[in-house]
Amino acid sequence: MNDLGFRPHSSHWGVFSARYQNDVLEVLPHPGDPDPNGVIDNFPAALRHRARIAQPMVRRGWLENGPGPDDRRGRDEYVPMAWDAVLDRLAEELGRVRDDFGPGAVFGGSYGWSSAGRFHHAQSQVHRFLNTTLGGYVKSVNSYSSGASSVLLPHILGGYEQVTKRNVTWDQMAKHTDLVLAFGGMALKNSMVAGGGISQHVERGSMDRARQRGCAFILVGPLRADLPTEAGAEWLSTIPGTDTALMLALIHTLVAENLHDQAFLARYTEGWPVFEQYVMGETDGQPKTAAWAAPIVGVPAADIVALARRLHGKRVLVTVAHSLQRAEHGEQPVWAAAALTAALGQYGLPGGGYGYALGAIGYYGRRNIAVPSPTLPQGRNGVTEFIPVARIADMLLNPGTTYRYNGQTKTYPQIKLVYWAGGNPFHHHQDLNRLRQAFRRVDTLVVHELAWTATARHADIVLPATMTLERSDIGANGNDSLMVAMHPIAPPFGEARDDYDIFAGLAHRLGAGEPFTEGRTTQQWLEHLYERTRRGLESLGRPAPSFQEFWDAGSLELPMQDDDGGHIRAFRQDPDGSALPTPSGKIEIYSAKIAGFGEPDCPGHPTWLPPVEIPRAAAPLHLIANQPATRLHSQLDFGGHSLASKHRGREVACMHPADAAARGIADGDIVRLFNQRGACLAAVRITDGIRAGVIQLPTGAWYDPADPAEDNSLCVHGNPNVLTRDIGTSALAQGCTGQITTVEVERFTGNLPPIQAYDPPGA
Ligand code: PGD
Repeated sequence: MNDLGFRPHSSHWGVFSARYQNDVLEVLPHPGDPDPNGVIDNFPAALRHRARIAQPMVRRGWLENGPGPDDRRGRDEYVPMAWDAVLDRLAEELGRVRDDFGPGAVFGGSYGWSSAGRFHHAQSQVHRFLNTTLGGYVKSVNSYSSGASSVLLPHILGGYEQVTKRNVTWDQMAKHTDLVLAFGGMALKNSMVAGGGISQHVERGSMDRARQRGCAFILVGPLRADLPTEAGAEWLSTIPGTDTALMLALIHTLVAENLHDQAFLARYTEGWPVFEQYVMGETDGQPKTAAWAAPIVGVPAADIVALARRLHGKRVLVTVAHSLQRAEHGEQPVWAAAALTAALGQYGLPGGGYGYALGAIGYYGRRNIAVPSPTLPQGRNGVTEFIPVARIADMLLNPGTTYRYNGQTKTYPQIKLVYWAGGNPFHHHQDLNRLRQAFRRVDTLVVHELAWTATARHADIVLPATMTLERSDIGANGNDSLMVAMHPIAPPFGEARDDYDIFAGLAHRLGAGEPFTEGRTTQQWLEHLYERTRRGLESLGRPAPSFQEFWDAGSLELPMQDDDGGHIRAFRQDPDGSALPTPSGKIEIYSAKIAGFGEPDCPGHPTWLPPVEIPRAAAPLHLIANQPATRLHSQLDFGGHSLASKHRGREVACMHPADAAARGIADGDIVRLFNQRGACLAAVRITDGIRAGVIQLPTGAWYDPADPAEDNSLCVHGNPNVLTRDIGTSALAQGCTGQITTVEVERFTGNLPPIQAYDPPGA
C-alpha cells in the first residue's frame, strides 16, 4: 500500500494500483508502464454497477420442473435462493448426473479468459473441482484465439508455444529488421492484453524505434488501424480472407524471377518441390501468378510483383495476425506465410523470419521468465473425451454424430450438465441464435458470474462470483518480469463469493472437501503457489523473498531468459543437432501426415481454397468482427471506458464512405446489419480507413435481444456474433471462424429500442 492508500493489483489489460474510499474507486496505471492501457478505466464504474449479480439465483422453470431440456432458457424468471440452499440443491444435481450418467455427461470445458490472478483463475478452479469431486469432465481443447494455428503449427514448424513465445522479439525487430510484412497488422488493442497481467506495454515503442532506424512496415489487410501510426506503415488494402492467394502470388513471382533462396529451401525444408509444382501451375494447370491473384485479393498485379521484388535480399519479418486463421480455411494463410518466409530464407535470423501472431497478444515477442510462475494444479481428469473448443453447439445439438479432427474421426458425447465459470459463450461463440437452441438441450446449466451476462441469463443456476478487485491473488505471466501481489481493493459485492469458496462448499457436500481444498485457505494457497517461484529463484542463486516479504512489497522482479531466438534459431544454426519437432525435423512445406488425413478442406500443402461464404446479392458486404479496443472481449462492457466508445448506447461499426452513400447512411446513424442467421443494430462511423465493400463491428457488446421471448430476435446493442457462421476452419483443426462473415446493412428508421443488457432480469 502506498501513502495514499493505493494497493497493487493486476488485470489481463495491465498492472495497476487502486484505492476504494467512500464508495469511490480510483485506479492508477503501473508507474513503470511506458504505454498504459486505458481499459483499466472500466473498473471504477463497474465495481458496484447494477449489472453485478448480488445473490444466488435459480431459474423458475428449473426450480419448478427439475432438470431437463427447456425452451424457456433465456426468457425465464429467476428466483433468489440462500447460499446453503442453492449449494445443497446443486450438489444433489451434480451427484445425480455423476451417479446416473458418469462424469462423461458433464461438460466442463468452460472456456473463457476470466481474470488475471493465477489462483482464482476460474477455468482452472472449475477443472480442479470437477476432477476432484466427480472424477473428471468432457473438456475442450485449443482456443477461440488460435484454433487453426495451434493444430497446424506442430505439424509444420514445432510446438505452438515455442513458435509464438520463443521466437523473434520486439527488441530484435527494433534493432535488425529491414521490412515487416504484416498480414492482418499488429493492432495495439490486441497486444495491450496478456493473460495473467502485464506491467510494460512495449509494442508501440518498439515499432517506433524500428521505423526511426529505417525499418519499413507494410500492412496487408482491409483495416488501416491494424498498425499504429508509429509504424508509419504503407497500407496494402486487400479483400478479407484472401491473404493465401496473395502469399502464393508473392512466392510465384520469387520463383519465376529466381529470387527464392534455393539453398535454404533445400537444407531446411521438407516437400518444397511438391509445393512449387502447385504454385507454378504444374499440378492443377493454374499458375499462381500475380495476375491470377490480383482480382481475388483486390490489388493490382503490378503491385504484387513489386512487393515480391522488394522482399528479396532484405532482413524480412513476416507476421500473421490470429484473425487470419479465425476464418474458413484459416490454416492456409498460416501455412502459406511459413512457405513465403522459407522462400525468403529468413528463418532464425535476428529480427527476421516468421513472427506468427506477433502483436496478437501481449506475451508474444518477449523474453521468457527464468523461473516457474504460480499455477493451480488441476488434478487428474478421468474422462478422455474432448471437443475442439468452438464445436460446443455442434456437440449439444448432435450427440452421437461423428466429425473429423486432426486426422481422427470422433463422436460427440451426450451432455447432461454444463458447468461454466470465467467465460461468456454468448460473447465468444458464433451464430448465437443457434447457441441458444443448443443450451436448451441440456438438463442443467450452471454459471458462476460477476455480472448478468447473456450466458448467466440462460443458466439454470447462477452463482454470484467476486470480481478480481474483491480478493487476494498473484498476477503473473511467463513473459513479463513483474509478479504482482494482488491485494484486495474492495469488499465483495452483495453476497458474491470467490469461485474457490463456492467450489469448496460444493466439494464438502459431495464428500470431496479435502481433495479439493487440501485443507488450505486462499491465503495459504497463495503462499503454497508462490513457493514454486521462490524455490526457482533460490536455485538460481537469486534473492528469494519469503511470501510475506513479497506480499508486503507488492511485487517481485523476476529474472528473464536470454533473447536467443528459440528453437528456430537453433535449427538454423544446426539443422541436424537441433532438428525441429516435426515429422521430418524440418519446416514442412508439404506434410505427408496432413496429406494422409485426406481432408479436402486442408490438403498436404498451402493451397488457395476459396471461401464458401462470399459477398452476394443478399449479403454483399464482408463483415469483420474483430477484437474491441475499449474492453477485453465482453468483460466490463458496462465500464466507463467501454460505454464512452458507444454512440447512442450502441456499438460502433466502421463503414467506407462509398458503401454508406450507396445506402443513404450518414455518420452517426443507427443501422441494422443482417443476414440469414440474424440481425443487430449498431451506430455508424464513416471512415476511409476501411476498404470499400467491408464493414467492421467489434465483438464484446453484450447480446441484447429486443424481445428475449422471441427466437432470432434483433440484438439492439451490436453483438456481431448473431451474424457470424458456426462452422470449423477445416476438418483438420475445427477452429473458430468468427472473424469474417457477409451481411447487408440498412439505415434503421424505427423507434430505437432501449438497451436492457445490463439490467438484472426482472428489474
Ligand atoms: P470474456 O468476455 O473475456 O470472453 O471469450 P471469453 O468467453 O473469454 O469472458 C470472460 C467472462 O468471465 C466475463 O463474462 C467475466 O465477467 C467473467 N469473469 C471474470 N473474472 C471472473 C471470475 O473471477 N470468476 C468468474 N466466475 N467469472 C469471471 C473470448 C473469445 O471470444 C476469444 S479469446 C476470442 S480470440 C474470440 N474472438 C472472436 C472474434 O475475433 N470474432 C468473433 N466473432 N468472435 C470471437 N469470439 C472469441
